[in-house]
Amino acid sequence: MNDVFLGLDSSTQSLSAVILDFKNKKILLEKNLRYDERLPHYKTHNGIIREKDPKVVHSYPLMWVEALELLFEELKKDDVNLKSIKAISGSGQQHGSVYLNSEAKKTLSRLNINASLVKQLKNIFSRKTSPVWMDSSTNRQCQEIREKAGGKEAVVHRSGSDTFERFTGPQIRKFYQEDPDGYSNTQSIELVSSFMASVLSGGVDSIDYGDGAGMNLMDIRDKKWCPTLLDATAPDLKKRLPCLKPSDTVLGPVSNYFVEKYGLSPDAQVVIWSGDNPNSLIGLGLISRDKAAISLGTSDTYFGFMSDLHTDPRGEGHVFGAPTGDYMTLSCFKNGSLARERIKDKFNLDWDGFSKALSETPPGNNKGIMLPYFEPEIVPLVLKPKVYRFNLRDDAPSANCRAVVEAQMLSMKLHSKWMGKRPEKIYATGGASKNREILKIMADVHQAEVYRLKVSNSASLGAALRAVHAYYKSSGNPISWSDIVAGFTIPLPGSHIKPDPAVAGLYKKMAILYEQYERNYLP
Ligand code: XUL
Repeated sequence: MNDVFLGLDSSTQSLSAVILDFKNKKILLEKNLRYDERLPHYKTHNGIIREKDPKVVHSYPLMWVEALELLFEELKKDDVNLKSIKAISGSGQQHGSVYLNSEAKKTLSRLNINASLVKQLKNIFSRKTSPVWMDSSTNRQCQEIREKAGGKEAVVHRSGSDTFERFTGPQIRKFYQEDPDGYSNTQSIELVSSFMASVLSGGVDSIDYGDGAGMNLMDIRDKKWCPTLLDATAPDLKKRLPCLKPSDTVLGPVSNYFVEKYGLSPDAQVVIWSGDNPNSLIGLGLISRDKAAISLGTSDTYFGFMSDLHTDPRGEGHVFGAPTGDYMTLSCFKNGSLARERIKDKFNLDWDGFSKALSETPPGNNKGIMLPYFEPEIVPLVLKPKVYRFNLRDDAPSANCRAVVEAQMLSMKLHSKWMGKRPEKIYATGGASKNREILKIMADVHQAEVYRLKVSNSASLGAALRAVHAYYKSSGNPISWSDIVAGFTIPLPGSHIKPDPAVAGLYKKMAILYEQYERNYLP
């Protein structure tokens, strides 16, 4: 008998899906729809829209909805047995916010299969666009909230993170200040994750502890909305926020729209969605402290599991809720793929050429170092993009390729110290994890064994596995997390890369130098 679950991932650039058969430990389908290609009428570039001010980065919630419809249309066309799906969960790019008006609740609960989702949902927004995690335009609001809520230490202690430009609270404050009428017409403020779950379940829903922790609004300890932070952010905010719920909450059966139009079972359950990073934690099988993960995506993230809560005293990193009910640590580096790509394009290389450049340059890059802020950076905070080069000519292709990757790895190593014991194993995920030369530098700089996993989208796999966990728990047959991830999170054969102990000393010295450059040159 099949035991089928669906995991979705509404990410910055695409919507992905993983369908798995849990009992047989099999991935049945992986699918990815890129917004730029499949929904070109929104005119996004890499899934986002920019305004004149490069710090403002938004996207269209309606585009995410249209992608959801397109995905189900294609699954139906591909003859996927949608009726066999027992539960669905999902993952959303973190921090982005969706602003709904008073029509939303009613409209979502009465979807009609004779019209498209886009047609029916286009008027439910009190703000047409959503600020997403790449937005860094709220520095003033971050300072205001931090001050009102008792300073950086107090904010980190309460919410698990300092105020960050991309976090939802500062974004809400900016909206309230710049468009007070829009704010007062807003009945509900959702995260990408809770919004997409609302569409699937047909009701305005709840935010899980994992994604809720990325808002600067939730108390990381008691997992309730924090009155001090709410007051510091915007008036009457609590009534606009959904409830906070554990990550294994079953929201209820899927909306009738998807049953009648696409043939899902009326018994298919929607499990609360979470952020992409909490989902990836599960999709990579990080349910204990010995491993860490590095995701090489649009941004690079360094994250791991944490059982006892402690926060970053420098306020650079974050603590989110882990889907297991524990915690996770995360630091986000915005100049990930973006920076690698800028160097690749500057020298007219393709990715093979980029890899070749890495393989023909020595570890340590003959002391050539780059601080690679092509975009404003999150960690360390750099609001004005600038690329610094030391002992490095800007017309040297190979040395620049190595410099950007070594910089990224050194920065991750330095800025993840607060997370505690160094991991012995790192699981690499995200698009660029296919590049072995990048992973070799990762292994050498971190002096850790590096592995890749079979399923490339750890966020949608994690969502599907969370759906399994919640489904069985709610039906009275709970399954342990280690049994949930077993069989799905095995390293890809041949993907293991060992660190070279001979370069450990060199990278240790280089990290000290890199830290000095950061300290001396960054404003
Ligand atoms: C994490 C973060 C990014 C987004 C990407 O804090 O901002 O990793 O979640 O989707």
